[in-house]
Amino acid sequence: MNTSKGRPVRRPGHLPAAPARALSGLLAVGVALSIGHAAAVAVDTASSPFLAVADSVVDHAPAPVREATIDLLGTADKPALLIGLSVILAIAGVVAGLLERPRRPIGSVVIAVLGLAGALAAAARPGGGPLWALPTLLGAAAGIVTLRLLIQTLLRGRDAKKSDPAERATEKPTEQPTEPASSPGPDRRRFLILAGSAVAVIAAAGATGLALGRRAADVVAERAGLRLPRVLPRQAAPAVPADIVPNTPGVTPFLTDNAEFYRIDTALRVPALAARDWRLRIHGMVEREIELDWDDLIAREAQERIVTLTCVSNEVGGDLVGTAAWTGFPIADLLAEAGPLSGADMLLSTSVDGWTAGTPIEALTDGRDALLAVGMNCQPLPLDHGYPVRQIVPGLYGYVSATKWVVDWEVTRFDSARAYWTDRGWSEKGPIRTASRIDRPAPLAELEPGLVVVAGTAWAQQRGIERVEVRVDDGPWRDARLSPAYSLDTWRMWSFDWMAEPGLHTLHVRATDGRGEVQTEERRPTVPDGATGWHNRTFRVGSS
Ligand SMILES: Nc1nc2c(c(=O)[nH]1)N[C@H]1C(S)=C(S)[C@@H](COP(=O)(O)O)O[C@H]1N2
Ligand SMILES: [Mo]
Repeated sequence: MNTSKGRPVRRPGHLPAAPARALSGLLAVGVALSIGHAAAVAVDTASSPFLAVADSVVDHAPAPVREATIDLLGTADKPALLIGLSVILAIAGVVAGLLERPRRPIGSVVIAVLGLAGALAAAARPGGGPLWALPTLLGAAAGIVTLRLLIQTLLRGRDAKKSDPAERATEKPTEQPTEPASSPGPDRRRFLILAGSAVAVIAAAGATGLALGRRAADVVAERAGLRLPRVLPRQAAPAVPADIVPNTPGVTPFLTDNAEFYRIDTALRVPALAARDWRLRIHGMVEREIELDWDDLIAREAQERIVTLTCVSNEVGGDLVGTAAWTGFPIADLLAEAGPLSGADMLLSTSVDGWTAGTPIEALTDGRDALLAVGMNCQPLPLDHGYPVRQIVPGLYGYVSATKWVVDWEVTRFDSARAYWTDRGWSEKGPIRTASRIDRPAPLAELEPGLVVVAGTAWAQQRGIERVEVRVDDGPWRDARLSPAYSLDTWRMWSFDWMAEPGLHTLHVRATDGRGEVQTEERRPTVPDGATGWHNRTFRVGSS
């Protein structure tokens, strides 16, 4: 390369080194986000630009996209979203830095447009308002100031040198295409000081974020010391028989550990709601408005009930289902205290972060074990699962019933209110469909010929499971062995003795509910009211 030979050392209009400009843009976006995030503490943590945008991405993702991300990433969908958003913002920052000119502030316009979009997103959050736009606007303004200052410093560095004949003279003999930002001098120092200050601003705002994290830590500490209400023997869940699962290794346990329990919600940050701050307001079409706090709630007679919870997004054979012993209080009794007016047919429940579910009042008052739950498997609800108070309604998918971090009950009508997911293409009512699943052997397991114990589970909450059948390849349906039924509201385990012959075999399973209805073969997607179809698994049986 001899292009440097005879190349003009100083090209008029040549902009400062690209890396320095890119860095300026990155720092500007960093300052914008961190100032916005810190300012949000004064308004509402959820009004932070980053979180508000991420939250509204979650809320505005159409149902198929939600399904696709759950399929693809499982419950890693939230970190993935935050990382993706950070990458996009970092790129936007670099672009803004590269485009910014003192006379044509294109980079500033980029940040302004992003800021405006973020401000609108924040203002439109549930529970938000015009005030929620403020942190983002403030952040965007700080970001623009940062960008302009940095870019002007870089350019002044160049102009200063250009007008300095002495420096030009010393540069010429070297024949190095010196970039101004990389040559030491007062302006480079000024740039570094400015950049350093921007980093300091970002760090200070980060510390504010940590303070918010501390609030979550307080709730974790409160939970660790929380005493669950005592359950009187007559209100305890019936004992689980020892033979509730088939006596063979590797079967799915009847009760799901809290740590293993699937988690589905729209919350990017798990709400940190302390029991001492918890209130439930019951209002709308009621004779008496009621407001309950934690002590009011736990002064009542607690019950324990074992219930299988299922997500409408569960695919055929999927694992968005689990069973726990829930400690709580009958929802019907609390509703009765408020006295629903005739004509009301929906309980619209709202979580502390603005998520809503619309539950048929019928399902809450027909005698089933619909609970306002505070305990899960003898522990306070984990934060992820709705601490301190959530709903559990047997027989209904979670999206229409299982509100976590619940703080508000509005008694209303299906023809006058809509809930979070029914606004997004899911059906209004969500009774759980009959489902059955093969759990062992593992998918694509290599098996030896001879006896193979196949095992799995089946559920049809509120109807119960009366029969499970297994079909090997195109053979006849044969009855599986059913473990005892615990209740209509819990899954039922089954096993099947298969004399495996060498070759590749596909096993299908289907269940019949307590009303004699056989699970349908028809494959339907999860949207709008739950997947249907028979689960199958294929195994290779060796010939040895
Ligand atoms: N506040 C709140 N509650 C919620 C949700 C939510 O997004 N936000 N998701 C519901 C859905 S779709 C399901 S399936 C269940 C899952 O409960 P889990 O996470 O404890 O398993 O919670 C329900 N309760
Ligand atoms: Mo769900």
